[in-house]
Amino acid sequence: MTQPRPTRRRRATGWLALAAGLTVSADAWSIPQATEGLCDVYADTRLCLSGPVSCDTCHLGGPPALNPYGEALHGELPTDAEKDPEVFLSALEDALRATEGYDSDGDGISNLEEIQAGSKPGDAASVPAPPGTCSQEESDVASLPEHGYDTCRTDYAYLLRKVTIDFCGHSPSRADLDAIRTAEDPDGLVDETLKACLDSEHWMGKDGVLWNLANDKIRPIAALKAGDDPGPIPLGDYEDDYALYVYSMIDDHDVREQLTAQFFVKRVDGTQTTYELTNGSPTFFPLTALQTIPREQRVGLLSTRWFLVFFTMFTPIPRTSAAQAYRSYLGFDIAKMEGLQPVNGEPVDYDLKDVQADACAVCHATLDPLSYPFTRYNGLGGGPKYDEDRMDGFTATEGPQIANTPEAGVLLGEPVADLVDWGRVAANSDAFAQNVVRDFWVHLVGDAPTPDEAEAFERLWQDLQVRHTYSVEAMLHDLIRTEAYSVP
Ligand code: HEC
Ligand code: HEC
Ligand SMILES: [Ca+2]
Ligand SMILES: [Ca+2]
Repeated sequence: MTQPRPTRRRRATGWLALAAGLTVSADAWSIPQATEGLCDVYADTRLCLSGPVSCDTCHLGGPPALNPYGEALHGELPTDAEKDPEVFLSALEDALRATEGYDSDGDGISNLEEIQAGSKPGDAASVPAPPGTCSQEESDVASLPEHGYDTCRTDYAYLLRKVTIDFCGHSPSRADLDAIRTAEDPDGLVDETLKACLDSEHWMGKDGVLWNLANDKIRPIAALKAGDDPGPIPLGDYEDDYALYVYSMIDDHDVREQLTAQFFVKRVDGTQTTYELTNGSPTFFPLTALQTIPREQRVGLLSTRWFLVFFTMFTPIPRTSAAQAYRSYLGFDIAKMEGLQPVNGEPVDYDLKDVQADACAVCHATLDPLSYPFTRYNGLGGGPKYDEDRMDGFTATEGPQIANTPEAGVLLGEPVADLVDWGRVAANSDAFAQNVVRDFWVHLVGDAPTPDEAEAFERLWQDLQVRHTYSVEAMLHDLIRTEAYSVP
C-alpha cells in the first residue's frame, strides 16, 4: 500500500529559519527527541537495536528537509507540532502507528516491516537484508566492540535449535520455535534455554558432553578400573577424575580447580546427577580406589590416584606425566615440538638417558625441568603417595646421581617450587584459558578457530579470565553469540 498524499505541503522556509537558530535553537526544539521517541515506540526492532538511529531515517540529506517517511509522519502530526516539541512528542506515537502500513518510499516493503528489519522506511535504496545477514547500516554499528551482541546477524530460530541440540541433546519443540520467532526479547530466551540445558544430564551427567571432553586428558582403561564396575586389574578409579573435571565447569565454579583443587568430588546419581565436594577420598573401599595424597600436596587432576598409577607408573622422572599435563591442560604437545621453552643448563640427565644429545635436548631442555615437580609423587610400586625422599629409592637401579634430581622445575619460563606451584602457575596462564575455550570451540563449532575468528576467540578467553572469573558457563553464554557458532 502506498500512502495518501499529505494534505499539507512542507513550508521549508520556516524550518530553515528555525534550524539556523534564528528564533529557536536546535536543542531547544525536538531534534534528538524525535529519534528517542521513535525508539521508545520501536525499542525491540532491529532499527533501534543495532545502534543509534540517524536523522536520515526521517530527513532527506539533512534536517529539516523530510524524506518520504518524514513527510508521512508530518502528514499525521497536528499543525502546531511544528512549533511545540511537547505537542510533537506526544503526537508522535499516533503518527508512527498511523503510517505503519504505508510503503512511504515505494520499495515494496511497508514502513513497519522496514523498521522491524532494520532498513530505512524513507529510502527506497535501503531494504531489509536477507535473514542471517546484516544491512550495511547495521554492520557498521554492530561491529563496534562496545556494542555487545551482534543482534542483526542472528537468526534466533536457528540459534535456539542449535543450542537446544548441543546443550540439551534434543531438538526444540515446535512451540519453542514459534515462541522465539515472536519473542520480544529473543536474546533473553536463548540465554534461558542455555541456562536450563547446562543443567541437563546430556551436558553434565555421566557420559555427558563435559565428561567426554575429558577422555583424552584422563585416558580411561576399563581393564584397570577400580571402584564400581572394576576391571580385572583394578588400579584406580578414574570416575573421581571425571567428577572433578565436570564439577570445575558447572554452576559458575572456577575452572582452574582442574589444576588447583585440594578437594575431591563425588558424583551422586539420581534423576538429576549432582556433584558433591568432599575433603577426603570419595571412596574408602576397596583400597584400590582410595585417594591417598594428603590435602596440602593435592594438585587437582594431576595428583589423583588414576593419574599417578597410569601416567607415572614406576618412572623415576615422570616425563610422560608432565608431557600429558602440558598437552591436556595447556594445549602444548611437546612430541609435536609445541610449547618449547628451553631452560639454560637443561637437561641435566639425572637418570642417564642421554637426553643431552642435540637431537634430544631440543625437546628435553623444556620437558625435563617441566617433569621435576612430578618426581615426588609415586605411582605404582608402593602406591600413590607424596614422598619428599622418593628419588633416594632409585639409586640402586639408576645410579647415585638420581638422588640429585630437584623437586623444583620450570614451567612456561617461570620457576616452580613443586607440583602445587606447577598447578597454580599453569592454571593462571593464558595458555590454560585458551585451552579451555579451544576445547569448547572445537566441540561446538567443529574446528579450531580460524585466523578470521582469532579476535572473537581472544575475547572469549580473556573474558573467561577476568570478566567471568573463570566460569565456563558464563563463557559459553558468549561463545554461542560468536559468528562462528551462531551464523549458519
Ligand atoms: C522519527 C522521524 C524523525 C527523526 C528520526 C528525526 N526527525 Fe526531525 N523532524 C521529524 C518530523 C516529522 C519533523 C516535522 C515536524 C512536524 O511535522 O510537526 C521534523 C522536524 C525537524 C526539524 C525542524 C524543526 C526545527 O526544530 O526546526 C529539525 C531541525 C529536525 N527535525 C532535526 C532533526 C535532527 C537533527 C534529527 C536527528 C538527531 C532528527 N530531526 C530526527 C521527524 C524526525
Ligand atoms: C620431539 C620432541 C622430543 C625429542 C626430539 C626427544 N624426546 Fe624424549 N620425550 C619426548 C616426550 C614428549 C616424552 C614424554 C612421553 C610422551 O608423552 O610422549 C619423552 C620421553 C622420553 C623418555 C622417557 C620415557 C618414559 O617412558 O618415561 C626418555 C628416556 C626420552 N624421552 C629420551 C629421549 C632421547 C634419548 C632422545 C634423543 C634421542 C629424545 N628423547 C628425543 C619428547 C622428545
Ligand atoms: Ca518501504
Ligand atoms: Ca526502504
